Amino acid sequence: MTLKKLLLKLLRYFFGNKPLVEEVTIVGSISNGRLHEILANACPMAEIYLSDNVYQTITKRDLERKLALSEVNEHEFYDEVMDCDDFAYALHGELSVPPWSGVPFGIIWTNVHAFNLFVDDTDTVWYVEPQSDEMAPQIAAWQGSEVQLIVM
Ligand SMILES: [Ca+2]
Repeated sequence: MTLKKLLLKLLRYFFGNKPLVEEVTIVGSISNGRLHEILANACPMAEIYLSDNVYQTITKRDLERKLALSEVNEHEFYDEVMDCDDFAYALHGELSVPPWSGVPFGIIWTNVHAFNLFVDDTDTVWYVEPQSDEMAPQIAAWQGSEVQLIVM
């Protein structure tokens, strides 16, 4: 952990707007079929692979808290060995252990880029850029024009 992150965590803990440890509230659930429908509507050309029968939904705010605590975005970028796919897999890995592993959070590949995506408790799709922790309701132009694969 960098000193900066540690200080931020302590400040947030003592000033009360963020817990020192990760907390997440499971709001509800979403079936494989419904999740597939939402993702297919958002990305009609994509191959979609969903591994679980049921997913646990959380708020966008809880994912934002997780992203603020995650240090994946602090890695240095290196061609091939720590580039977009590696950032996306690293962040997906952090969300592949409890209490996050049931959350509909996955990897998305376009024609030019790999990053992450998330479906919140209101069935909204958010595109998550693991190199910056930015979340957006649309894919940015630089992130690609054709979604090829979604794994969640
Ligand atoms: Ca790579």
